[in-house]
Amino acid sequence: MSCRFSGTIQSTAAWLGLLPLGLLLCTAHATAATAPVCSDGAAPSPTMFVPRSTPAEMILDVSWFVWAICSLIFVIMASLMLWCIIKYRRSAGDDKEAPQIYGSNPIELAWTVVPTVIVFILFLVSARTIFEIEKTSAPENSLNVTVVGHQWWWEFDYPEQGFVTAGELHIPITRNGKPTSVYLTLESNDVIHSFWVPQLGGKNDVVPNHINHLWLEPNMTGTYVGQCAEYCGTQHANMLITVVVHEEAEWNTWVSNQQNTSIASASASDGHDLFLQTACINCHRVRGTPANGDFAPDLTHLMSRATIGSGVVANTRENLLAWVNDPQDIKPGARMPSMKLTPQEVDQIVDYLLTLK
Ligand code: HEC
Ligand SMILES: [Cu+2]
Repeated sequence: MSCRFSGTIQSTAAWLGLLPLGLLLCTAHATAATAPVCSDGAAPSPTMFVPRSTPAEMILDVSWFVWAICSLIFVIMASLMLWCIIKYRRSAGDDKEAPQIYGSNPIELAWTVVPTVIVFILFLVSARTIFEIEKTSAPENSLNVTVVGHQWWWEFDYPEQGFVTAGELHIPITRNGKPTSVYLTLESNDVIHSFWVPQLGGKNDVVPNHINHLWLEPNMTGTYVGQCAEYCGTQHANMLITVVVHEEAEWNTWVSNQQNTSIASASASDGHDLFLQTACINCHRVRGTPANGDFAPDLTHLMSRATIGSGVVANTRENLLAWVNDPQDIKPGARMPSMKLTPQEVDQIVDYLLTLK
């Protein structure tokens, strides 16, 4: 079974509450995920069973605890039922009615008090974890990033570093040599979305005119995947999240590159001029040029991303040509129209886009 496949089945099994199946597949998957193929810490598909961050570990711990209690109850109840069915089955020639018993205070008390206590314990454990995970103020030494949900892409705003990017969130594993956490401020530009990267943390709604927070504390480098988890329109399923957890030095390099403004490249000056004369600039920003739209992804460092359209296709020349020609071919419904450019114009603009490193 491939990693991806088992991840999906296993999460589905877990969601359906199929405990034994979930457990079985999970063990198989955890082994697969720690095998060399997945050695950078990331599972190839979103799974909460291979946590790589403190809050994700806390969530998994609570899940195991709940499942352990529930399966214990299941085993006890099923065994008692089986025992009763077999022991008290009707034997041949016995057609007397069994003795009828009404009202027993000790028994009724037991089956009221015991479940109440169990529910109370589950409530306390879950509530404690929820409060821990939904930190309302930034932990010390944390990196602050504002996440803005848009139909159908993610904007990542680094206020302290002074730049904005899209689709892919890059975070360090340490800062100044100390383990760091990431404090996300979740906002929406339009409808309700939900931010969820199962290996790194909890799931939290991204609501218009409301601010939510989420806290991540990665403990292994790698590229983690997630997606919008609240139906938000046609392209909801293509609103993917990539989180890259870097070593500190690598992250610093990435940050200083993002902080640079665009330098017009002489080699693509036709495309540069055309881009600036087209409506592209009303929606997109390229820092250092007159393009200052804020409706759509910031393109200043477009080529530093592995994908475009929040994960819908790889960021290659071919896909950029197809996208600029007509985004609706790739992401039907996307909030970017075809600009009806000639093939030559598309070519020139893409040559320019390729210089936005
Ligand atoms: C009406 C606003 C609008 C105009 C005009 C527009 N775009 Fe876009 N563009 C968008 C939106 C919205 C997205 C994000 C779509 C999504 O992922 O769902 C986008 C995405 C992109 C992307 C992918 C970026 C990424 O990181 O995912 C590129 C490249 C791009 N546009 C280039 C262009 C070019 C070049 C032009 C001009 C020829 C242009 N756009 C005109 C709204 C616009
Ligand atoms: Cu969404």
